[in-house]
Amino acid sequence: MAKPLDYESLNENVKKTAYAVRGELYLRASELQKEGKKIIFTNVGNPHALGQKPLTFPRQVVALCQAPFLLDDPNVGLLFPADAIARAKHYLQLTSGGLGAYSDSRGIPGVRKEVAEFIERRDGYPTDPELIFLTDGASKGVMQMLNAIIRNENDGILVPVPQYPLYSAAITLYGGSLVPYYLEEEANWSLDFNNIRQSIASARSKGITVRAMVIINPGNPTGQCLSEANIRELLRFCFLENLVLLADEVYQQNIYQDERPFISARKILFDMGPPLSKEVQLVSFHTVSKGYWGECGQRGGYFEMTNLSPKTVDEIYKVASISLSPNVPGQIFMGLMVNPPKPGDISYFKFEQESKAIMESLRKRAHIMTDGFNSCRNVVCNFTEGAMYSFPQIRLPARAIEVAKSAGKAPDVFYCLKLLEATGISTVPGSGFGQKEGVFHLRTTILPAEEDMPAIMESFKKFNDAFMEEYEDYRGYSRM
Ligand code: DCS
Repeated sequence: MAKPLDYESLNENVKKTAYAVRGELYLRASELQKEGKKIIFTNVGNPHALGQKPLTFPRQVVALCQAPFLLDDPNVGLLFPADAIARAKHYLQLTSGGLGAYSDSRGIPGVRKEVAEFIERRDGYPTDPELIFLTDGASKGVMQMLNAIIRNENDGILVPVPQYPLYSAAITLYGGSLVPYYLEEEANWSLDFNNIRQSIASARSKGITVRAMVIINPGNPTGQCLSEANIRELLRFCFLENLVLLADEVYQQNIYQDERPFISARKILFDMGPPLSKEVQLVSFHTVSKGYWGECGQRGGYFEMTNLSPKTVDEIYKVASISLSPNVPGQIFMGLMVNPPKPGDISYFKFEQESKAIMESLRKRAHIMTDGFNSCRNVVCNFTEGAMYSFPQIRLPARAIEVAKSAGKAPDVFYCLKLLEATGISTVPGSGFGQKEGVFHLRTTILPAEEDMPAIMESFKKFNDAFMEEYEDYRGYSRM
């Protein structure tokens, strides 16, 4: 008889869950690395792993919070600027016992207040710290909300395709149904409401109650910034269809063009006024992992709830309490992110210099990468307007598709494995995010160091063009 934790008797939802960002390609890359091959890990949006240096001020503050005895050292002022010392004292006062103590399960009240002030400055509408929960990265918040929404397999969540696989994975894990809607690649990966209406109708015809809709703005893996008009229409749609909107806005600092700045779904909702602003349920997510912070390992995040009843918020609080407390250093990073040094502060100039340098370099890298992809044979790529990824479409020759299939691989997995073996560039095949039938992509981050970028793109081009040469014949290509 199978034991409870034998593979055969595991929870089927656990077994069904797939997460491509650390899937087959990643495992093969790790193997090759062990064998001594130089691997360029562009599969995860993990900036520090690719050499990005931490911002000085937040690390100074957290260092002091972690080692509060330094604050009593007479030389502390030689090592740390006065504003970092003051801020460390501020956070230590907000905790009940420093970084080694559990906090409130929703996060430290004083930090949630700083988040609320940030949201008000950003959107021009006040919010209540009681509606903000701090989390271990945005991932945990997304999972908490999906868990609260999904009751059984007939509950559907509209998820963009391509999507970041946290959504598909968590929906599977909680036993719900993913209802896909396709982003329009030819229209810069924007939302197409005819398509969304069709998705909803088709799900309903199968007995699914569609309860929530996810947007990722700026997009992962697609890198688009949604227009204000698109988000307005989306909110109207959620209102009419009675959907809670889950707005994944973790890339809100990562914007590389000026036509479509980031505007939060929350601001647009309040701009629209009643009845929508009083009716549409919205949960917005943010993190310290992205932006120019890139503090992925610190696991700081928050979600903010709009138009949820106090009884629901209490239930979500209760469930958060099961995990006792989000990690406390991550909460301090979140406080620092939403309340960075201000003009006139001792650390302001340095902080600005460091963060601007990162943003300017990311902007350049976004251009180098998309231009590089567009110069390759049978590759087309929308410009990375925001976020940290490039998502080129690879038009695979019919023969490459056949060879891949006979090797038992999805065609894009086949291509990405060959790319990895030839160049050491570790990407994620588009199938891990979802794509239209018969269309193939890959995702890379734009995070390798700027100075390495031209060589990486050259090596990609060399591989790609040789691959196309090898497999092209008269039978044509994959196409949208
Ligand atoms: N939402 C989106 C759209 C993301 O891309 C990520 C991380 C998260 C949420 C969760 O991040 P944190 O839990 O760290 O806040 N993106 C992964 C990715 O695609 N590559 O790296 C990580």
